[in-house]
Amino acid sequence: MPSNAIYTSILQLKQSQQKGFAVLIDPDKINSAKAIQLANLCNDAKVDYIFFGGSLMVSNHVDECIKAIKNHTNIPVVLFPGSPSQVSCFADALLYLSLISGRNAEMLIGQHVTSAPLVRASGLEIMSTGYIVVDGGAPTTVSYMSGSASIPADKADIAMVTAMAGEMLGKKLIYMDAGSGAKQPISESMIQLVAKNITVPLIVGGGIKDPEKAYLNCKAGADIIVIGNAIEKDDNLIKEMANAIHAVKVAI
Ligand code: 1GP
Repeated sequence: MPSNAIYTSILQLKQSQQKGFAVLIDPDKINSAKAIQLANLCNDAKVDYIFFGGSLMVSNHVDECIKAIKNHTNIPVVLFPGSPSQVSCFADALLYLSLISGRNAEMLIGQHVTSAPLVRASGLEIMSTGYIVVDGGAPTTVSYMSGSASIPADKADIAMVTAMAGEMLGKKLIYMDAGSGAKQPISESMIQLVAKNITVPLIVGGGIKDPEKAYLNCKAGADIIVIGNAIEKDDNLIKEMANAIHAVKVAI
């Protein structure tokens, strides 16, 4: 059986009231050389997790990029797949996403059923994740590709009850996402309400552009912050984001 080492590390972070930083690498936007450069920057900044994936993934160098990253860092590589075709046995773990904010049965369970043998055979650590997409001010790839409405940005109560239902259904993580490159990241008030009403770790991403927002999200109760786009534009931000997120030691 695969280990649960990475999930255990997330629980340990939460128990010790520390916050985690996940850098999202989209294989459609890099090559192996860039992957290595990012891995080294992540090492320097003491990044906690490398998330790997994208909603589209039109490139076919996933295994190659993950192997390049793994050769240059011990930071766990966690797949964040947009579809079952993105599963790579070279990563360490898989966010096994079920789109609980949507009403598209394919994203809730359909794709999981058809890919279950492949996922099991991968040997990856599987982390059951309730995935909640929140309106980020403009259609994002995930909202379009999933064919599902996002939760309105000002309906924190809907996000809260969705996360509660996800936890009671047995999801080990809740991931609230405004979508890659969202115009508006998720508000601190929504994060706070959701965090107060679940016990499993809360991952938050989408449209976070500056260290202040990452810090405030952690103060509001996010356990792991995911950043992709902002780092693609300026990879010096990795260090600044890491410093801001790791400076938050006490959950409110
Ligand atoms: C997207 O949450 C991730 O699914 C990260 O979003 O690329 O906007 O940082 P950004």
